[in-house]
Amino acid sequence: GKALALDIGGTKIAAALVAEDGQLSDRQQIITPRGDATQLSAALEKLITPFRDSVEFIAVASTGIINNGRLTALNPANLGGLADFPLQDCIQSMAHLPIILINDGQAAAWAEYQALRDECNNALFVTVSTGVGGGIIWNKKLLIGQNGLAGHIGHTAFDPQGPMCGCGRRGCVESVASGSAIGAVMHEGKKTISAARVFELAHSGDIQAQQVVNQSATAIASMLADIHIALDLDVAILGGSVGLAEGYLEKVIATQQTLPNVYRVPLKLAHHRQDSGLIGVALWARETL
Ligand code: ADP
Ligand code: BMX
Ligand code: ZN
Repeated sequence: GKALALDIGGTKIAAALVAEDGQLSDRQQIITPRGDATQLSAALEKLITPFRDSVEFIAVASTGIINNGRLTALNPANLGGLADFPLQDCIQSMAHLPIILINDGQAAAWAEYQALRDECNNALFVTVSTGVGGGIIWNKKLLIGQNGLAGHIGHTAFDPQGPMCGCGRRGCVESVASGSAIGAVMHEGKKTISAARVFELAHSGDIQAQQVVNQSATAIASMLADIHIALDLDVAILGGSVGLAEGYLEKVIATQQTLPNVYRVPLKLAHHRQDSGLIGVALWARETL
């Protein structure tokens, strides 16, 4: 039977039915209600109710540390200040179905590894999106960790003099490279702008916008070098709306090429583009249920 897959990010929630062969249907997307648990559960209910009688189980990929069915934000700012949410209980009260939950970066890593499984044993998936998330495949296994923490590469250090990260540590990769960070340092009038708008400005020749995008790509390349030298990866895979944006991959690769060869992990774009999280969590749930 089919799965209902949800992918809860800091900016958007995607939902779709996923067949046993991984095919998506009935894909929907809404804006993530931020900072308010009641609004978040109402949004989830709207997505789940139409499908709860026609699916076998529900598979949830979500931003945040996912442990024992709870979402705990490492960086609450990514969810408008929402620090903690009982995700499994919330969904269970809407649908009496088996539910599997993992972190969004972990889920996407699993889908992308399945797409490459003949070519690799050890891989890192990176999403550059509202935050910077990730998932590690080690010896063909997805690392989740005892507490769901594994793969949170957005909170490795990039710049000790950098901005304070929402997680409480200064200069994390996320505080420089994420979509939120890219938008936060640029203004039009008094207002900060979205990362999507910064990319538009960069494409139209705005020097400051280009520098902000380059700093993001530089921080990602530095993180890739650190993880590669620690784990000896076969490949790294880039996703998220910033990661997939036109020209971004090339900028990360250009920074990799300034580093000694040993640090340059091969880097490619996510095969499943925006759907890695949905597909990955559905595949993962089928293996674990
Ligand atoms: P989520 O974090 O919910 O998974 P996304 O992967 O869409 O969502 O990431 C959201 C971030 O990506 C926001 O900062 C947004 O401004 C930025 N973004 C969205 N579209 C684009 C685009 N076409 N180019 C660059 N950045 C984008
Ligand atoms: C943050 C963290 C990660 C998440 C990553 C990407 C929170 C709420 N999230 O580092 O768990 O995987 O962002 O998330 O602390 P996204 O919303 O950008 O997809
Ligand atoms: Zn951090």
